[in-house]
Amino acid sequence: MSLSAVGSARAWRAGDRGISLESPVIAGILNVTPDSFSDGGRFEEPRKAIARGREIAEEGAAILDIGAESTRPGADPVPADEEWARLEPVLRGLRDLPIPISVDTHKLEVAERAVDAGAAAINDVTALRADPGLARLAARTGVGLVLMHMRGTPRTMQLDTAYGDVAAEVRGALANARRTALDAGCEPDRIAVDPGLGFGKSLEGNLELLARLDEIASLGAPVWVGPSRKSFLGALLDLGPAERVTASVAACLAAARRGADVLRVHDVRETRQALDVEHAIDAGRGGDVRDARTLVRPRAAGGGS
Ligand code: HH2
Repeated sequence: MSLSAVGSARAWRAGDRGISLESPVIAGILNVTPDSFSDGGRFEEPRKAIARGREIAEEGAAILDIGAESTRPGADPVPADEEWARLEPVLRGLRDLPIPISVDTHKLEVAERAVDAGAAAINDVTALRADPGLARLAARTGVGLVLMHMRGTPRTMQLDTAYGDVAAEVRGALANARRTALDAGCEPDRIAVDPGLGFGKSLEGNLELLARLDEIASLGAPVWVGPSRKSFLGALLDLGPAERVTASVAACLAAARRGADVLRVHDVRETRQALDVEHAIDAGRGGDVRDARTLVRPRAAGGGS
């Protein structure tokens, strides 16, 4: 299937931004934590985090996803005040970014402050299980909402990774979470779903979810997916987190071909290049394109409008 044929003429709305999903876009990851599994400790200092946020936009991301609490397997929860203290200076420093910012939090208190500070979307890895109040906040303010599937909590999620039919179960749980958001008054084109790769899934389960992503996409909601540098890729190829870039890009392309709209990645530049090549190949089909370089989207324009 061609990348641009998937989800054509659709958009994900987040606050006053409309992100075209005519072809897949990138959400660049910025973790302002001491302990994230891949970039923990690198961007704890607000000045460094702000510089990386700007770089992510320049490298071609359409969304910047900022997280201040690690959700890696076994991670301990962080109090709301501490999470907000990590986020606030970075959000304030990136207020003028040309692309919308989503904040990766499941705490209502943190989400409310983030929206006040200009965040356009909330990325909730608990899909409203931690606090259904997030749906009411999104409905009231019009921010975008990402509902991600996770079994249990980061502390417990890898204890039981057996499913009867992983894609069907994840799809069902996401459909229910989406229904909760709609019942709270969220508009359908502001609610995205995410199968939650690595969150309570085995290696085989993660691969199965990627292979059957079209079933998640059949929900009709924009689909986020986050294979970036995750341990299932490390287990598959016996690689450490920093060595998983090529594997991550390959997983992103596979996901995009099966209906992913938003690829949540650490390696923005590399993923953008892969998507650009795939897009040029698809768009150049038929031979009526004179200069294929015109098919590559300019950087830093962002996907927002
Ligand atoms: N993965 C992580 C965190 N948030 N959100 C969505 N929507 N989808 C994901 O797959 C996802 C997510 C975990 O990755 P990362 O943020 O790099 O690590 P950590 O949780 O250790 O900060």
